[in-house]
Amino acid sequence: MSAHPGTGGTALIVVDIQNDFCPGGALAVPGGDEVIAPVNRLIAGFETVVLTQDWHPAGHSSFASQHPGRAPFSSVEMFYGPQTLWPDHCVQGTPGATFHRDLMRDQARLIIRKGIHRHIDSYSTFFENDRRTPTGLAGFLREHGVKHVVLAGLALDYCVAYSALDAVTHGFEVTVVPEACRAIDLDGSLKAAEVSMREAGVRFASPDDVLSTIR
Ligand code: VGL
Ligand code: ZN
Repeated sequence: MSAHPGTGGTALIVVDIQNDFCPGGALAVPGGDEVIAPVNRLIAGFETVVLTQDWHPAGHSSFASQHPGRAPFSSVEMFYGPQTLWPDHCVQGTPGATFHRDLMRDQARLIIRKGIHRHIDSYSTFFENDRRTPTGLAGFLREHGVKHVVLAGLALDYCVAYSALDAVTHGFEVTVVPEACRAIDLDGSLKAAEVSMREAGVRFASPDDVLSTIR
Protein backbone atom coordinates (compact mmCIF):
# COMPACT_ATOMS: atom_id res chain seq x y z
CA MET A 1 0.00 0.00 0.00
CA SER A 2 1.21 3.52 -0.69
CA ALA A 3 1.65 5.96 2.16
CA HIS A 4 -1.48 7.75 1.04
CA PRO A 5 -4.02 5.14 -0.02
CA GLY A 6 -6.94 6.50 -1.94
CA THR A 7 -5.37 9.77 -3.05
CA GLY A 8 -4.47 8.52 -6.52
CA GLY A 9 -7.46 9.98 -8.33
CA THR A 10 -7.25 13.33 -6.57
CA ALA A 11 -4.61 16.01 -7.07
CA LEU A 12 -3.86 19.06 -4.96
CA ILE A 13 -3.06 22.21 -6.92
CA VAL A 14 -1.33 24.87 -4.83
CA VAL A 15 -1.64 28.20 -6.57
CA ASP A 16 1.01 30.95 -6.56
CA ILE A 17 2.29 30.99 -2.97
CA GLN A 18 5.07 33.37 -3.93
CA ASN A 19 6.71 36.23 -2.10
CA ASP A 20 5.12 38.91 -4.29
CA PHE A 21 1.62 37.75 -3.27
CA CYS A 22 2.50 37.70 0.44
CA PRO A 23 2.72 40.68 2.82
CA GLY A 24 5.61 42.92 1.76
CA GLY A 25 5.42 41.69 -1.85
CA ALA A 26 4.76 43.72 -4.99
CA LEU A 27 1.14 42.51 -5.33
CA ALA A 28 0.51 41.52 -1.74
CA VAL A 29 -2.74 39.69 -1.09
CA PRO A 30 -4.03 40.62 2.38
CA GLY A 31 -3.17 37.75 4.73
CA GLY A 32 -1.52 35.85 1.88
CA ASP A 33 1.00 34.13 4.15
CA GLU A 34 -1.81 32.85 6.41
CA VAL A 35 -2.63 30.17 3.84
CA ILE A 36 0.72 28.44 4.26
CA ALA A 37 -0.15 26.47 7.43
CA PRO A 38 -3.41 24.97 6.05
CA VAL A 39 -1.81 24.42 2.63
CA ASN A 40 1.11 22.53 4.19
CA ARG A 41 -1.36 20.30 6.04
CA LEU A 42 -3.08 19.54 2.75
CA ILE A 43 0.22 18.86 0.97
CA ALA A 44 1.21 16.34 3.65
CA GLY A 45 -1.95 14.34 2.91
CA PHE A 46 -1.65 14.17 -0.88
CA GLU A 47 0.27 11.96 -3.25
CA THR A 48 -0.12 14.15 -6.32
CA VAL A 49 0.79 17.76 -5.60
CA VAL A 50 1.17 20.41 -8.27
CA LEU A 51 2.58 23.85 -7.44
CA THR A 52 1.97 26.80 -9.70
CA GLN A 53 4.09 29.87 -10.09
CA ASP A 54 3.15 33.17 -11.71
CA TRP A 55 6.26 33.65 -13.86
CA HIS A 56 6.33 36.78 -16.00
CA PRO A 57 9.11 38.04 -18.24
CA ALA A 58 10.25 41.59 -17.39
CA GLY A 59 8.05 44.09 -19.24
CA HIS A 60 5.03 41.78 -19.23
CA SER A 61 1.95 43.31 -20.84
CA SER A 62 -0.14 42.88 -17.67
CA PHE A 63 2.13 45.37 -15.88
CA ALA A 64 0.76 48.92 -15.61
CA SER A 65 4.35 50.11 -16.14
CA GLN A 66 4.05 49.00 -19.80
CA HIS A 67 1.01 51.24 -20.40
CA PRO A 68 2.01 54.90 -20.09
CA GLY A 69 -0.57 56.94 -18.19
CA ARG A 70 -2.36 53.87 -16.83
CA ALA A 71 -2.48 53.15 -13.13
CA PRO A 72 -2.16 49.75 -11.52
CA PHE A 73 -5.57 48.11 -10.95
CA SER A 74 -7.17 49.89 -13.92
CA SER A 75 -8.36 47.89 -16.91
CA VAL A 76 -7.30 47.92 -20.58
CA GLU A 77 -8.52 46.12 -23.66
CA MET A 78 -6.09 43.49 -24.95
CA PHE A 79 -6.50 41.44 -28.15
CA TYR A 80 -8.11 38.72 -26.01
CA GLY A 81 -10.44 41.03 -24.01
CA PRO A 82 -10.27 43.21 -20.89
CA GLN A 83 -7.14 42.90 -18.77
CA THR A 84 -6.54 44.36 -15.31
CA LEU A 85 -3.18 46.10 -15.04
CA TRP A 86 -1.04 45.09 -12.10
CA PRO A 87 2.07 46.43 -10.41
CA ASP A 88 5.19 44.65 -11.76
CA HIS A 89 5.18 41.28 -9.97
CA CYS A 90 6.57 37.75 -10.14
CA VAL A 91 9.27 38.57 -12.66
CA GLN A 92 11.13 35.38 -13.64
CA GLY A 93 14.11 34.69 -11.42
CA THR A 94 13.49 37.53 -8.94
CA PRO A 95 13.01 37.03 -5.17
CA GLY A 96 9.37 38.13 -5.55
CA ALA A 97 8.71 35.20 -7.90
CA THR A 98 10.23 32.67 -5.49
CA PHE A 99 7.93 30.42 -3.47
CA HIS A 100 7.42 31.56 0.13
CA ARG A 101 10.15 29.87 2.15
CA ASP A 102 7.70 28.17 4.51
CA LEU A 103 5.77 26.43 1.73
CA MET A 104 6.43 22.66 1.69
CA ARG A 105 7.80 22.24 -1.81
CA ASP A 106 9.66 18.93 -1.77
CA GLN A 107 6.62 16.77 -2.37
CA ALA A 108 5.54 18.56 -5.54
CA ARG A 109 5.46 16.37 -8.63
CA LEU A 110 5.09 19.24 -11.04
CA ILE A 111 5.60 22.97 -11.03
CA ILE A 112 3.51 24.81 -13.61
CA ARG A 113 4.77 28.25 -14.58
CA LYS A 114 2.26 30.55 -16.18
CA GLY A 115 2.08 34.04 -17.61
CA ILE A 116 5.34 33.35 -19.42
CA HIS A 117 4.26 34.87 -22.74
CA ARG A 118 4.99 38.58 -22.79
CA HIS A 119 1.75 39.56 -24.54
CA ILE A 120 -0.77 37.29 -22.79
CA ASP A 121 -1.52 37.17 -19.08
CA SER A 122 -2.58 33.93 -17.42
CA TYR A 123 -4.72 33.67 -14.33
CA SER A 124 -5.69 30.08 -14.89
CA THR A 125 -3.16 27.34 -14.47
CA PHE A 126 -4.79 25.48 -17.39
CA PHE A 127 -5.03 28.19 -20.09
CA GLU A 128 -3.51 31.59 -20.73
CA ASN A 129 -5.98 34.51 -20.71
CA ASP A 130 -6.64 34.10 -24.44
CA ARG A 131 -8.53 31.01 -23.18
CA ARG A 132 -6.82 28.91 -25.89
CA THR A 133 -3.12 28.53 -25.11
CA PRO A 134 -2.79 25.50 -22.79
CA THR A 135 -0.18 25.11 -20.05
CA GLY A 136 -0.13 21.30 -20.29
CA LEU A 137 -1.60 20.74 -16.82
CA ALA A 138 -4.77 18.99 -18.06
CA GLY A 139 -2.68 16.43 -19.96
CA PHE A 140 -0.47 15.80 -16.94
CA LEU A 141 -3.48 15.23 -14.69
CA ARG A 142 -5.19 12.91 -17.20
CA GLU A 143 -2.06 10.83 -17.70
CA HIS A 144 -1.94 10.32 -13.93
CA GLY A 145 -5.57 9.22 -13.76
CA VAL A 146 -6.69 12.29 -11.84
CA LYS A 147 -10.46 12.84 -11.79
CA HIS A 148 -10.79 15.31 -8.93
CA VAL A 149 -8.74 18.44 -8.27
CA VAL A 150 -8.51 20.32 -4.99
CA LEU A 151 -7.37 23.94 -5.22
CA ALA A 152 -5.86 26.26 -2.61
CA GLY A 153 -3.62 29.34 -2.65
CA LEU A 154 -3.55 32.88 -4.04
CA ALA A 155 -5.51 34.66 -5.13
CA LEU A 156 -8.96 33.17 -4.57
CA ASP A 157 -10.69 35.64 -6.92
CA TYR A 158 -8.11 35.43 -9.73
CA CYS A 159 -5.79 32.48 -10.24
CA VAL A 160 -7.66 30.07 -7.99
CA ALA A 161 -11.09 30.92 -9.42
CA TYR A 162 -10.00 30.88 -13.08
CA SER A 163 -8.20 27.59 -12.51
CA ALA A 164 -11.25 26.08 -10.81
CA LEU A 165 -13.53 27.12 -13.68
CA ASP A 166 -11.14 25.73 -16.30
CA ALA A 167 -10.82 22.49 -14.35
CA VAL A 168 -14.62 22.12 -14.53
CA THR A 169 -14.46 22.79 -18.29
CA HIS A 170 -11.90 19.99 -18.59
CA GLY A 171 -14.32 17.60 -16.89
CA PHE A 172 -12.60 17.35 -13.50
CA GLU A 173 -14.53 17.29 -10.26
CA VAL A 174 -13.40 20.46 -8.45
CA THR A 175 -13.11 21.41 -4.78
CA VAL A 176 -11.80 24.77 -3.56
CA VAL A 177 -10.59 25.17 0.04
CA PRO A 178 -11.44 28.82 0.96
CA GLU A 179 -9.72 28.58 4.38
CA ALA A 180 -6.50 27.91 2.49
CA CYS A 181 -7.00 30.84 0.07
CA ARG A 182 -6.95 34.65 0.31
CA ALA A 183 -8.39 37.17 -2.17
CA ILE A 184 -7.32 40.45 -3.79
CA ASP A 185 -11.00 41.59 -3.85
CA LEU A 186 -10.86 44.32 -6.47
CA ASP A 187 -14.27 45.92 -7.29
CA GLY A 188 -16.33 42.98 -6.06
CA SER A 189 -14.11 40.38 -7.72
CA LEU A 190 -14.36 38.03 -4.75
CA LYS A 191 -18.18 37.89 -4.72
CA ALA A 192 -18.26 37.51 -8.51
CA ALA A 193 -15.72 34.70 -8.40
CA GLU A 194 -17.64 32.86 -5.68
CA VAL A 195 -20.88 33.11 -7.67
CA SER A 196 -19.33 31.86 -10.91
CA MET A 197 -17.58 28.98 -9.15
CA ARG A 198 -20.80 27.94 -7.41
CA GLU A 199 -22.77 28.16 -10.64
CA ALA A 200 -20.17 26.01 -12.41
CA GLY A 201 -20.54 23.29 -9.77
CA VAL A 202 -17.32 23.90 -7.84
CA ARG A 203 -17.55 22.59 -4.28
CA PHE A 204 -16.15 24.34 -1.22
CA ALA A 205 -14.67 22.37 1.66
CA SER A 206 -12.50 22.81 4.76
CA PRO A 207 -8.99 21.30 4.93
CA ASP A 208 -10.29 18.71 7.44
CA ASP A 209 -13.15 17.68 5.12
CA VAL A 210 -10.74 17.29 2.21
CA LEU A 211 -8.22 15.30 4.23
CA SER A 212 -10.85 12.98 5.68
CA THR A 213 -12.41 12.24 2.28
CA ILE A 214 -9.14 11.39 0.52
CA ARG A 215 -8.00 9.04 3.27
C1 VGL B 1 -2.57 36.74 -9.95
C2 VGL B 1 -3.01 38.89 -10.60
C3 VGL B 1 -1.94 38.88 -11.47
C4 VGL B 1 -2.92 35.59 -9.07
C5 VGL B 1 -1.49 36.70 -10.83
O1 VGL B 1 -2.06 34.71 -8.82
O2 VGL B 1 -4.09 35.52 -8.62
N1 VGL B 1 -3.32 37.83 -9.86
N2 VGL B 1 -1.19 37.78 -11.58
ZN1 ZN C 1 0.59 37.82 -12.69
